[in-house]
Amino acid sequence: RATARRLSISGMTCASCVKSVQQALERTPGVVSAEVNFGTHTAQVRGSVSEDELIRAVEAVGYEAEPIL
Ligand code: 9UX
Repeated sequence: RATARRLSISGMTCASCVKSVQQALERTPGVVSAEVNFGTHTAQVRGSVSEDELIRAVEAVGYEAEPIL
């Protein structure tokens, strides 16, 4: 089942950081779409994927993520 999840991302200090995080989320299996907002340091991700997998994907490219509940 596809769901929408929101994450708070820390460590992004320029637009290239945003692109890196967005691409990391987009290539995570099960993700249908990912949008990362630099201004609010948040990501919205849709797809059939667990919160933990999304957090690991963000951490693997050097940033931190926590769920927004
Ligand atoms: Mo920009 Mo982000 O020069 O780690 S890519 S700071």
